[in-house]
Amino acid sequence: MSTIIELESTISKLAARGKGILAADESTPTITKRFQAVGIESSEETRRTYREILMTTPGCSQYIAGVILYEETLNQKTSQGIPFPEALKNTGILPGIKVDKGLVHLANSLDEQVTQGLDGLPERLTEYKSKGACFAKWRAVYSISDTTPSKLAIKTNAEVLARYAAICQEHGIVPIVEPEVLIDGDHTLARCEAVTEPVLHAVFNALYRHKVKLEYIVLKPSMVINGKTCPQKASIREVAEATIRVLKRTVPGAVPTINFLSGGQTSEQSTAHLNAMNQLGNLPWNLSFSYARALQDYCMKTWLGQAKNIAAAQTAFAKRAKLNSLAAQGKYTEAMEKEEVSHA
Ligand code: 5MM
Repeated sequence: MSTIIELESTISKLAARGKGILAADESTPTITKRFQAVGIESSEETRRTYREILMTTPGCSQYIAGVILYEETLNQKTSQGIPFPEALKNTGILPGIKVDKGLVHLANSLDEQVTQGLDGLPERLTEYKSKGACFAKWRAVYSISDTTPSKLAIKTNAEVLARYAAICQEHGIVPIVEPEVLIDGDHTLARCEAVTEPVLHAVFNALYRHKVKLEYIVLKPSMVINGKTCPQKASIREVAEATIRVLKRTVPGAVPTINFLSGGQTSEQSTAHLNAMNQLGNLPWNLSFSYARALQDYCMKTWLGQAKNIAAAQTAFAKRAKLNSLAAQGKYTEAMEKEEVSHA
């Protein structure tokens, strides 16, 4: 199959209206931190079991088009002995893979970071593809302070994101391009808007210079929102309007789908914001989700590492998946939070 046909086939499934992406690609230190917060031991087996709970939730393929895996999970099997990528494909869900190798200090910056992992990426993509991965993910982060993100951080991360995306497309792998403006800090919504616009502008400028075909990418941005400790909390509508304003100014209509990260918002906020954006209407792209915490929080807290809680944990995950699927179509209401979700 030619790479263009592969890219077309993958993006058409990822951009399906009303479906989103589950980010289950926490690195081992991150999932360990999340497990420890609720008293779950982190071992290769507990991580495998937990990810099997998510991926085998009955009915979730109605809402989830793809799952981003961490390398460990790509190489693991379900309790039936089926490799996870194959198990996902059997239910109509595409397996993806996190390919960045995390954050390192950006030299000559004030505590800013750049994402590493370009060395050896072509070889790793070939291996991941042979194991079933159809798409990839790379995350860059930008922190907001009075002096950051600096021009250096904006330009360097954009360049690296574009190089990653170009390499993926050469291998017939759809790249998720994830520039995350962090929610940490006391900045206002207006400051987040002022930062997010140049960040996205630089990313699309770099994608253009590296000849990345915008028709075959997924953009995974953060929403434009006030910092976590900002005393002025923006309303749902303000977040939706500011986010769409920035996206319309910076993201070409050739991009088929924008799938947000949740970035430390609660599950309910993430759903309500996505819904409000879709209700604004008149959008040139599909607008959906690629959440980790906002999809998983209730599931993990319900499971607690105990077999007797698995069914309830899957119900909790299916509920968030369904509500976000509705939000991706502008059909969610707050009242639905109280309803029981039948999903199978
Ligand atoms: C799953 O978490 C990903 C980061 O992993 P590491 O920091 O462990 O490498 C992250 O990229 C995630 O996919 C996105 O930030 C979306 O997650 P949230 O929780 O923000 O929705």
